[in-house]
Amino acid sequence: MTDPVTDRSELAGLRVDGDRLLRRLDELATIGPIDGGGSCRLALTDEDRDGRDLVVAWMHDLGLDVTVDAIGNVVGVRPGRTDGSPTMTGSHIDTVATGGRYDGNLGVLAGLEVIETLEAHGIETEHPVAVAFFTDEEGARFPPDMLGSLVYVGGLALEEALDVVGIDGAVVGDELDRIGYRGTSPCPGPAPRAFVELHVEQGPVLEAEGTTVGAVTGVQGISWTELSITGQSNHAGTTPMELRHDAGHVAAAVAVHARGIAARLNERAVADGSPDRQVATVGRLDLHPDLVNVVAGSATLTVDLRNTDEDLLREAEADLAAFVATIAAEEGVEVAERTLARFEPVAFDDRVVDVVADVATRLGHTVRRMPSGAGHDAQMLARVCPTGMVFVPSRDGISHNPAEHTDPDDLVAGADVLLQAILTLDGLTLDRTDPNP
Ligand code: HGY
Ligand code: MN
Ligand code: MN
Repeated sequence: MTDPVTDRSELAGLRVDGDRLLRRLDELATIGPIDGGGSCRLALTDEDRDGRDLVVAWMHDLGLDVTVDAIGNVVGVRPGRTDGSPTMTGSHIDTVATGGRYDGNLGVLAGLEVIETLEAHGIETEHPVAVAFFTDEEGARFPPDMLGSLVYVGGLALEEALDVVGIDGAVVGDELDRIGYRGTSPCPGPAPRAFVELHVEQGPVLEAEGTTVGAVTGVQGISWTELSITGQSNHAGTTPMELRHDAGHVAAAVAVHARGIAARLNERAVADGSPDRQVATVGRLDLHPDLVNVVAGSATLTVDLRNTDEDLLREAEADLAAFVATIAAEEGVEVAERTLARFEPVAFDDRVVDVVADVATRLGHTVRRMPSGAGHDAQMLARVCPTGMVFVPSRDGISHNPAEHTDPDDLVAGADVLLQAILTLDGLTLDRTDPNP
């Protein structure tokens, strides 16, 4: 251990050990590896368990006080001069099936790196510092996304979350038991005094502008709907078109219409000079019996709608619902709708956003303020404490794809901004004001 760093000017010069961070990212990526250098660690699978075990071992190696709560969220705390709520950082280590190695993982491992840097320099912070990974941030296996952090902040009852059934029929509570991560710490968890998350942007903005750091101002609204369509399977050759009740046709028409909703809203937004953009995605589409010569008797699809503006998101949802009702009547099929996730847009705390922007500038990085297109655990922590995020660029804006990549220098720059943001927040008095009234 080097001589303890005490005065604030020396603290300002502190930087992470970038090689150590990069080594940990590479080591975690060896768990659930997929072609192209990415990861598949769907929530609560064996791969997720193995990733959890590795990160928990690193937390213990750092001497952190590690707790696992009843939904499997894991928090490691390093004590400060005073007791009380920690300044928390973290993210998730579960991935989508075609995940990259940085989505979520960077935020957790950079948090570990921040703590190891504090430890290595003998720095005693005023407040405890915590690093967390939250269960099932992706929501790809068990919807909604951000399930663990939502329970952590009291946005979803624990019992309801434990009963969630996944796309493979597994149940959250059973899977937590199976992998040994149904902990004993109570949910909701204790609110941190502040939360700041480092994450790759997963979009094209920073790279396109040649900017290194994003000071994230908030997260757009998210609406996930599952549509279960029941028509009538029939012979593809003998059934006249006017006699069909083709679930496959309705599913495909909904997918095309969803795209049209985004096009229409965005055309209007551009004409109005509005920055709000609509996105629409049909990510899952299953037909039954899924055979070349059978009119599909049933179909299940998901529609992911997002917008930074809540009123526009509601307009998109209403448009979709109206279209579904119309085409279901025309085709003579039944459609059951199930909401898988619904989160309004979230604004982060200006004080934390300012800290991120100021620190990035002080460290000599280019920075811009921006909303997040992706959902993040930070949007849930924003319900209970002053919260912000740090973005670093994604090459070609690609994510949820093994080709996801961020230059090592940018990864390390993000971790340095996280370190200095946490030290800055440690010195602030942060009463709880609510940016999301
Ligand atoms: O869906 C999302 O935006 C996040 O990746 N869970
Ligand atoms: Mn993520
Ligand atoms: Mn993701």
